[in-house]
Amino acid sequence: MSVDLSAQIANMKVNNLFLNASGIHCQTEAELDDLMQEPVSGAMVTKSMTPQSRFGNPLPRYYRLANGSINSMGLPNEGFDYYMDYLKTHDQIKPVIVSVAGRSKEEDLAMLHTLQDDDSYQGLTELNLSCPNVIGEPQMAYDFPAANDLLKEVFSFYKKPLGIKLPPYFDLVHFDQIAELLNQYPLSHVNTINSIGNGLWIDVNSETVVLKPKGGFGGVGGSMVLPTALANVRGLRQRLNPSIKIIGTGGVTNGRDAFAHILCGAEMVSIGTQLYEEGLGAFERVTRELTDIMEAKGYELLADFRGKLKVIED
Ligand code: RRO
Repeated sequence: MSVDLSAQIANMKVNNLFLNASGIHCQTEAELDDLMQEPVSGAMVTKSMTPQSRFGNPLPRYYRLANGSINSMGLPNEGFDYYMDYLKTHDQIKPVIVSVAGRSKEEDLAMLHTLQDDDSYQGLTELNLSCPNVIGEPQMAYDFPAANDLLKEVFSFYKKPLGIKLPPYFDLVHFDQIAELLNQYPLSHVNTINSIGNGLWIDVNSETVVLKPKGGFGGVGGSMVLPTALANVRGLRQRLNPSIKIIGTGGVTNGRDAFAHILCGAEMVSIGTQLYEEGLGAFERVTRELTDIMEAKGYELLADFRGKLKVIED
């Protein structure tokens, strides 16, 4: 039996549902080239970009944990023009999602205006409203009125496919509120979850934090965030308009984790910490594991089980 892992978000059709999580192996031209040439993943996303290049936060700013990672990168990136030039000068063997993360509403609007006005750009854009690590700046998607103001202004002029990257929510009332807000807008997708913001890890021997920025506070990712990621994919899939697709991100280390994301309703699945730790070969391995599970269960298409999670009835 052959298994079909194709998926679609707006005008972006892919023959494999996996992509990198933004921030992983996608900052420089060389890294983007590696992702472009990687033979298995269906799409790729850039590092979140700001209008000007940024070094980001001081080092150390990433730390491997026993079952995940903590980071406080601080939005290091090469700047908006660098990524636009990259897209114009490199063959796109696979679709590239442009991730934008202005440090203010004005910066977001400026980048989106440029994308809207650039006829050569027809791809998918993702507005990152959830970076936890820029010093002094809150995660906009936790401020519902501010997020609503921004989206209202964005969709007054932005007509190309646009999704947003969300932070994790932890209360069902917040799922209700963010879904009601997002359902007002013609979003192509939501990508959930970003890292769980402002965790803290400590080296007990030295009695010291492991990250330099923000007194050691940073975003938590990797397998320990899988339950939170699954809850957010499931909770939002149950509440969002069907036209708003979901990219499931968070805690995927193997085919079973990806299968679980799809059962919760993910159209595509991205891999973050595991990709960083294992390298790009993770795409081939996780794809093979997912394919094996589907074959064993007799599923040919992702749609055969996407969103079909069972609950325990009385
Ligand atoms: O660069 C970062 O510190 C970062 C970003 Br923009 C983000 O969205 N999520 C994250 O965990 N780190």
